[in-house]
Amino acid sequence: MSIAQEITSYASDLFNVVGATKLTYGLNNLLIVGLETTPERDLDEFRRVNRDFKLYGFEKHARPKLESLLRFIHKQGFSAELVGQCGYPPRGEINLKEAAVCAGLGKWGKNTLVLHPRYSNRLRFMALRTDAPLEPLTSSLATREENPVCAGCTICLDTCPEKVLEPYRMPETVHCLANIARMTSKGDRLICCDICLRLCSTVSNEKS
Ligand code: B12
Repeated sequence: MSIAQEITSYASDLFNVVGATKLTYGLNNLLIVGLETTPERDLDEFRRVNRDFKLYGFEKHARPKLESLLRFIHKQGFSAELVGQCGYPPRGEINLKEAAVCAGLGKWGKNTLVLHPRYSNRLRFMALRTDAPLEPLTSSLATREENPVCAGCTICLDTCPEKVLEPYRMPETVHCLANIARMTSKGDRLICCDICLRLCSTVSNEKS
């Protein structure tokens, strides 16, 4: 087994999807992993800590897996580090959706999230930067073609309570109710608006 296969196989035991891309990040590869968010493993659980928010779901469910993967890559003699907190870089550093599409882990959906044939829009992505010789896909998969799953479907756009979603385009942060700053809270637990995602998840699962 090659090093790339060993790392991918180890990562696949920990995460639902694994892919690699070079994208535009210089000499190092990006290892992109995705975990499905479920009611039992709620990766979308954000908590308010003073005036800040915490990636509570990622810390609880993803961090132990990420640390195990980092240890494995280090043991093989390569560098590896998380990009951002829990592999979840804040805006600007890395476009995780683009990286996931380039790594072959899905395609953009009309609701702007990456849809996977099996996990629909329930994957949450994380990135690790490494000098391990992975086998990255080229960015040719990151096409801007209409996603066949979304053809003729506008359920996400129609259901948006603010009517601000446009096909494949993120609304301005201030208009989207999933914006952390505007989320309503139950105690220290922040509640995301995910109406466009919940309905899409049902439809795209039926189609695939
Ligand atoms: C900032 C941010 C937000 C902001 C968005 C503000 C904004 N206007 O961008 C807010 C707070 C609103 C937000 C909300 C949510 N977010 Co958010 N967010 C991010 C973050 C940190 C950066 C996103 C970003 O700025 N992207 C830049 C835009 C330009 O990228 P893009 O949408 O991919 O744009 C491309 C497409 O439009 C494409 N394109 C253009 N034209 C066309 C035409 C066609 C036909 C096609 C196919 C493509 C295409 O080209 C563009 C450039 O590549 C990422 C993490 C990261 N570092 O990437 C998470 C991330 C995107 N969020 C995520 C999630 C899950 C959410 C929420 C569900 C809340 C939550 N539970 O976390 C909601 C979903 C709202 C929605 N309907 O999309 C996930 C998405 C996972 C997935 N399966 O896709 C990410 C990747 C985080 C993660 N770790 O997994 N988010």
